[in-house]
Amino acid sequence: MERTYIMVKPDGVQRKLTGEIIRRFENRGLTLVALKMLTPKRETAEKHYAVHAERPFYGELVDFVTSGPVVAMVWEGKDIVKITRAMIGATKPTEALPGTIRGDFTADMMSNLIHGSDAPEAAEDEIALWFGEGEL
Ligand code: IDP
Ligand code: MG
Repeated sequence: MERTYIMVKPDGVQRKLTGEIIRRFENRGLTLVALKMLTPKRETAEKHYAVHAERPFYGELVDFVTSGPVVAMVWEGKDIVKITRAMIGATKPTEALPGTIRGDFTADMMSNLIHGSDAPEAAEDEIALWFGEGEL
């Protein structure tokens, strides 16, 4: 079964939107298979966002995601990556539609509440980065 890595970012935890986000996925019938709260280590955040290392916002992004507790999760189901990405909404605030998590709760390009893997292969790498064998 396909899995994805979902993370409520520090702004989502601070704004008390963790429950809202989990509720949306559970209402959709998706399956939560692992969950933990932690404040990310800088090294983990750098690896997680390594694909963006050359982008001008990379340093600020790593600062942001390590600024406080996050809720790290693994969700499972058929086509889970595409389904959760659709529910999260687009990265660009002007393209994040109402009804999506970002479209309903944020208009900021960086503080956008939630991460979701963008492909099944990326999901497996991210799950291995954030969760130990015994945690799944
Ligand atoms: P995604 O989270 O929708 O997959 P990515 O392009 O992978 O978006 O970017 C990772 C994260 O980096 C975004 O969720 C957002 O927090 C931040 N980000 C992306 N592009 C920008 C930007 O142009 N300015 C500031 N932050 C950005
Ligand atoms: Mg991404």
